[in-house]
Amino acid sequence: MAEVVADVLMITESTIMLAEAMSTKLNNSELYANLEERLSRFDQTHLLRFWNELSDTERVGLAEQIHSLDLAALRGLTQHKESFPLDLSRIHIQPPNAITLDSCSQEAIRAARTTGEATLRQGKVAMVLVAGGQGTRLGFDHPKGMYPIAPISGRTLFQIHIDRLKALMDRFQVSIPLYLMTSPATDAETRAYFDAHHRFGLLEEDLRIICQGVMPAIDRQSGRILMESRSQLALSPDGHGGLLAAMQQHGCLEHARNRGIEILFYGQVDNPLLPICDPALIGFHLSARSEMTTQVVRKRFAKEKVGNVVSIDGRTQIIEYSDLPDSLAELTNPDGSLTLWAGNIAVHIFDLSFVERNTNQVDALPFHRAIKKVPYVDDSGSLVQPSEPNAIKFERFIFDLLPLASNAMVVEAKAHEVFAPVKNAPGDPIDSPDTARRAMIRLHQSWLRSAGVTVHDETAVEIHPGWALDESEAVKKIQPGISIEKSTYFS
Ligand code: UD2
Repeated sequence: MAEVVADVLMITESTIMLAEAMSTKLNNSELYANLEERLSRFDQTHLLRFWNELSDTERVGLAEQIHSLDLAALRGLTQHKESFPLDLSRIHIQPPNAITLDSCSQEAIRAARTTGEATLRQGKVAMVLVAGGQGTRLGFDHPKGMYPIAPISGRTLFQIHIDRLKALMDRFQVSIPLYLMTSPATDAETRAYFDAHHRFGLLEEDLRIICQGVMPAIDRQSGRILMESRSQLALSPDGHGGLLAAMQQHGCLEHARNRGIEILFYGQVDNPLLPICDPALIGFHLSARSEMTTQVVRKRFAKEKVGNVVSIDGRTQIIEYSDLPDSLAELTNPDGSLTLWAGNIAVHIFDLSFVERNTNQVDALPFHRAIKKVPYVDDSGSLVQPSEPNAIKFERFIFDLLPLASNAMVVEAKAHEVFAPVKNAPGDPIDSPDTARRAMIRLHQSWLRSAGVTVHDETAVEIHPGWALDESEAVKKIQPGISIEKSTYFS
């Protein structure tokens, strides 16, 4: 306890000193001594080894980064054995209790949809979109949300989600606030993009862009914090689980509470089929009095790169694809289907009260460790591009809230209706812009065909949600019996 108190006092005192140093001539020796004292307690004084070469601005920047770190928590993370991956050999993993497509009647779906629509009309729903990840695998060096994906209009991922949200607001005559989380890697460009497009028509009070926190990367051998330059730590986004702290810090939980929001609908920017604020899913969530509901699809194959929604000792949770041994991923039922069939597509519904409760528990979400290649400066100050994974990155996953939720619900959806992620570069056979565009075209072709329209597989169609939000609206809109001979954008 004494150490913690000392730590807090140290931070307070140094923050004041930092402020003074920033406002007056830098007191080098004092600031250096203060930093060195703090770092030496955690064997991280190497972060100051370039101090004498740094300008005053660089020194204050480095000091700010060092003071933003919870060095005690970081030491805890690097010292004790990680709690992930779980030692799965000793626990019994089962498929989750779920509302599955073949077990759910049409009237149950209609009842759930009615409940969800009423809740939307009452203005109790807000949308959360996470867009902090860098599009590394995609080979796109802007925020992924800015990627033009729509097959005919070329609308970007951000635009597709906003258009859908606006169509929902029109249908239910309600404002649905959007909390959009970025990371330091995507924040500035994302804000500029939304400013340039006047928030795609969203009112200012309906869009909050918040930047998530960061965690330092550490050397996997020594535990030392890596530096990406002589004056900058190697920092990376703290995972989409950083949403809790980010919403808290940016006043979003209070903002939502003050607007009468009761549930948050959560999705990832990289899925153009994201079923934003799906009324039926909201209805199932409410009817079960669940604190967290997650939508799943049947995995296409055992080692598909999606989280596995499972039940362990009666608690629903998600084991990331990278943490699930092949032997468990490949388990099959007598009919040959996958035993662990439920794929996490990162579509969740949270009770706002559940998020508030867990945001106040600092360690509600554990840190996952990922072994990655992270460029760093060596003792000579030269930047090294490692050929092998050299670092440990720490990320929190939002889906680790699932086992903490009472009445956690798992609801199956048809993958071709709700899931077409854009992960990999064009040309990749899985989860690429090409596969996503094909999925969007196929879905909209099926809407038109259910209205009696003839459209060939190779004829591209795209339906703007302002024209029709779903199949039933498209059926009402389109003239039956027509044939679509060329690529057509319904907007
Ligand atoms: C994620 C899920 C996986 C499955 C898949 C579906 C995790 C760990 N795995 O895999 O189970 O649901 O998606 O497509 O979530 N993001 C942030 N901040 C961060 C990190 C990620 O906003 O610090 C966002 C990112 O912009 C992206 C989403 O979260 O939209 C997924 O991130 P990812 O690419 O790290 O996870 P992925 O695609 O490997």
